[in-house]
Amino acid sequence: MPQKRSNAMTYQPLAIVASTVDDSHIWNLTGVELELRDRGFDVMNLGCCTQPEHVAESVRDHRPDLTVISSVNGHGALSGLALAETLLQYQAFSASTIVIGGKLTIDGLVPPMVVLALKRAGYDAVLSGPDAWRNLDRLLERERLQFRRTSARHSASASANEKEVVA
Ligand code: B12
Repeated sequence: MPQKRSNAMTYQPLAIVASTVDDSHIWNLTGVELELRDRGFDVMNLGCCTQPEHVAESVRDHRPDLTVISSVNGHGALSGLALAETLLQYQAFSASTIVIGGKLTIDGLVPPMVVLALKRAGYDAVLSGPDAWRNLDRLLERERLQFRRTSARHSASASANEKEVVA
């Protein structure tokens, strides 16, 4: 089980990668995991068809710096909304920066109304299309400031658990 490291010099951010309960695609998750490892993350990949409670418990218990929900079967917009309800119940949105992305609708287009609905449901960002990774990198640029602060906080007190939203 990957562990968050508490030493400020060696701190490695942790990411959880998961999918929606109805999505059986796996290579998107492996691809996302590899992309995040390239960016310096330790990654817990929860696999496809992830039960919402499992995602929510994992985020609540491990408090990852980043959680990526990836769905490509075309139903991610709707399933992502349902998942958000469970994440909210488990207070997962206050334990991690949580983004959703991939191919979230059948035609692959994600209209502004859908982005808005997912953000209102709690996601920090909705990332799809050709700019998805560039936009995630922009988010990470801002979040890295948070990682440094989180690192200092972990050094000072392992029990500190408040979240600072930078995005
Ligand atoms: C292989 C495959 C399958 C296999 C999956 C095997 C497996 N266990 O993985 C099988 C045959 C089971 C399958 C089933 C289905 N599939 Co399928 N499948 C594909 C296919 C051909 C390749 C997917 C793949 O492996 N890609 C490789 C990975 C590495 O790339 P990726 O998925 O795009 O992920 C990258 C990016 O999207 C991005 N990304 C993903 N998530 C996120 C999140 C964030 C935050 C960011 C920043 C980036 C990001 O980064 C990833 C890594 O580089 C695609 C078509 C295609 N060419 O993409 C269709 C495709 C995904 N499937 C599709 C569909 C519709 C289905 C079915 C619904 C078909 C059906 N009617 O039964 C079912 C769904 C079953 C289910 N319950 O989920 C559609 C989805 C439509 C859409 N969303 O646009 C696609 C696009 C085919 C199409 N053109 O219509 N499928």
